[in-house]
Amino acid sequence: MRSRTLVPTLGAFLESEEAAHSSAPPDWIHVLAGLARAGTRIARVVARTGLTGTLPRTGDRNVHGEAATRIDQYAHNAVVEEVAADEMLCCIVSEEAEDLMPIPSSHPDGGCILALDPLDGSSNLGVNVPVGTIFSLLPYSSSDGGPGAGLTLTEILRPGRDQIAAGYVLYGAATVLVYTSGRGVHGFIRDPESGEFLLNRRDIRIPSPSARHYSTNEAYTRRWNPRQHELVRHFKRPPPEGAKGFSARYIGSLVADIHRTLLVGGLFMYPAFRGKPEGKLRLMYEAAPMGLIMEQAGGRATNGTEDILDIRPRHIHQRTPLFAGTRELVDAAASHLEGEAANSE
Ligand code: AHM
Ligand code: MG
Repeated sequence: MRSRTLVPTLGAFLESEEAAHSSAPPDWIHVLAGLARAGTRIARVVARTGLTGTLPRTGDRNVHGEAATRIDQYAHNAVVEEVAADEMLCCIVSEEAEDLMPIPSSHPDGGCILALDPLDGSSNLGVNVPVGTIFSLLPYSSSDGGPGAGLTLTEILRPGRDQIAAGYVLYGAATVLVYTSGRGVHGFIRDPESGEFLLNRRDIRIPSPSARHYSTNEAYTRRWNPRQHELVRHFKRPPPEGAKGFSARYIGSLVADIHRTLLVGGLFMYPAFRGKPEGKLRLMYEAAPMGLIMEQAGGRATNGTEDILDIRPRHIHQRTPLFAGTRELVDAAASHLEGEAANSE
C-alpha cells in the first residue's frame, strides 16, 4: 500500500518541480500558493452555503471596505487578500470588478496580470452543484516603462497564448486544484484532514480514445445557427457498426464541465447563438485559461473555428464562444462550423 506521506504536497511539488523545470518566472509559485489559500477559504464558505444561504456571515469586507454580501464577492476578496501582497502582480482583472484593479505595491519594472473568475457558476450553489475559481497569469511589461507610468491597457489585453500559467480550483465532493505553467497539467486534491493540497494527477492527458460525450445547453437549440444544428445532429447519428455512439453530459457549471472533459475526454460547447452573438463565457478569465489547460493536456480549445489562445481581447470582460476538449472532436466541430457566418441567421 502506498504511504500517504510520500504524496507530495502542492508546496513541495512547486518547490521541486516548478523551481527546477518551469519556464515561468520563479516567483509565480507564490501566486499559486496564494490562490490555493484562497481556494481553501472559498471551499469552506461554499460548503456552508446550505446552512447560511448564499450570504456568508463572515463579517468580511470587500476592497471598498463594505461588508461582503454575496459569495462571489467573498471569493473575489479572498483571492485579492491572498495574492495582493505578491510583488509579482501589478494588477488584477476580475469578473467581480468592472475595471482593472491596479496593485499599488506592484513590481516597478513590470510584473504580471492575474485574470480571475473568483466563483464561476455560483447560481448552481443552491442545489449543491460544483462551482469553481478560474485563474490566468499573464506577463505585463509597460512599454512606457516604470513606476508611475500607469498601466497600459494594450499591454493587458494579451492573447491566451501569452499566459504564464492558468488553472482552476473546483469545489465539488473534493476540492481540486488543477494548473499548468506550460509544462503539462497537474492536479491536486485537498485533504480535509491535513488541509494540504496533495498531488493526485501528474501530467494529465486527455485520454485517447476519449469518452464520446458532447456537452452543451441544448435548450438553446432554437437559437443556434444551421451549422451548430448540423454538428449536434451529426453527434446523434447512429454510429458505424461496432463503434460507440455519443452520449450527452452538461452540468452547466464551467469548471465542473471542463474538469470532466479533461479527465475523460469529449467536447464541451458554449456556442454563439441568436441573442448571444459572442456566446456567454469570458475570454480572459474563463475561455483562455481553460484553453491553455486543454492544449497542455493534448486537447484543444477554439471559438468554433479559431484557436482560443490566438484571440486578442478587445476589452477585459470580452465574451467568446467556446469549444473545448478532445482534439479530434474540437477539430471535427471546426470543420462543421467553418463558414458559419455565411449561414447564420
Ligand atoms: P456565471 O459567470 O454567471 O456564473 O455564468 C457562467 C456559467 C458557466 O459556469 C457555465 O458554463 C454557463 O454559465 C452555463 O450557462 P447556461 O445556463 O446558459 O447553460
Ligand atoms: Mg463566470
